[in-house]
Amino acid sequence: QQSRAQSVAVIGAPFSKGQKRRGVEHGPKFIRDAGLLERLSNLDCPVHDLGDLTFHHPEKDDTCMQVRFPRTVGRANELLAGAVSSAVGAGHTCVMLGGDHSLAIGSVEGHSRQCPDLGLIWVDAHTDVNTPATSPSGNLHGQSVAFMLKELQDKMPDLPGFSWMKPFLSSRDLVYIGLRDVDPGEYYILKTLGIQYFSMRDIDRLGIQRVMEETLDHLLARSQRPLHLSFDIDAFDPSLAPATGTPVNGGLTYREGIYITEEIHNTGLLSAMDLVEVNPLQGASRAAMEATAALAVDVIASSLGQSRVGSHVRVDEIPSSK
Ligand code: 6HN
Ligand code: MN
Ligand code: MN
Ligand code: MN
Repeated sequence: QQSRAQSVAVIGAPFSKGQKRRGVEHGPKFIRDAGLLERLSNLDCPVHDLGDLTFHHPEKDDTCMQVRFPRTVGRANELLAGAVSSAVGAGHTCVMLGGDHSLAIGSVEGHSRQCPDLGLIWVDAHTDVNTPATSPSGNLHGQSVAFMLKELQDKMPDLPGFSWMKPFLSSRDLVYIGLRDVDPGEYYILKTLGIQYFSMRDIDRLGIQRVMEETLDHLLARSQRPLHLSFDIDAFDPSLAPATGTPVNGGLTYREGIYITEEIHNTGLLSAMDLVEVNPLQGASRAAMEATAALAVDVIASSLGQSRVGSHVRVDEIPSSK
């Protein structure tokens, strides 16, 4: 199925307080410098670059119930949620460039204000579903999904910075792809809530084609609905995406990653996406850093319709030699 040419809005979110390593706030700049806008201009849809958000960091933000920078992360996500909601409300497919993965809280919440029935596809080495009580690190980028899930509402403390939001997603509206580093508390949540997931082992067993068929079937079999793709670059193997904060061996190949995004594009239902955790300061070399940013551009372009055969710029005849 070919999707209609929908306009795209790009929002940069230079933010890093959901984790401890510096550098991930430069993600939007590096993804843009790798040629994102130029690549999207080759697709058959208008692209609006809405620039980068400006986040204000409160002076004092003490750790609360083990959680680091709750006010800073909460307020940043409140701002982002408003921006994503406006972009989707204006009819654009919204592309959020992170920043760390705590930004998915605001991105998915803002999207859900416009599309309360959305389905979420989370491509990541990690499940990011720790609660403050199960988190081994206190980092909010490992807890984003816990803030969204209605089923975890009574396990979540009232943290400063988060009073603007309530859980809005049911566990059946979520599918994970690419998992290979899941904490004990997260695994318990995955199993008790019966969340659909495809680990790297599942991809090895089933193949990526079956995995995508089952993913889309799980989310779309009952009815067509808008999709949100939250893509953590660390889903890829570290040999392809070295410039990221929490790399884990044994990740997606280039072709598996692109197949995932092609299949999502082909539904015609992608309504917003995140590309997060590109950290240029984590690359061992300039080449490593540029390869990671170029990969991020490929993921975004492919999600929005760039295909491996048959580009969206149409040629109607073979130019004559005369
Ligand atoms: N990410 N599970 C670990 C934690 O600290 O909760 C790692 C989380 C990584 C988060 O990659 O977006
Ligand atoms: Mn993540
Ligand atoms: Mn991750
Ligand atoms: Mn298309």
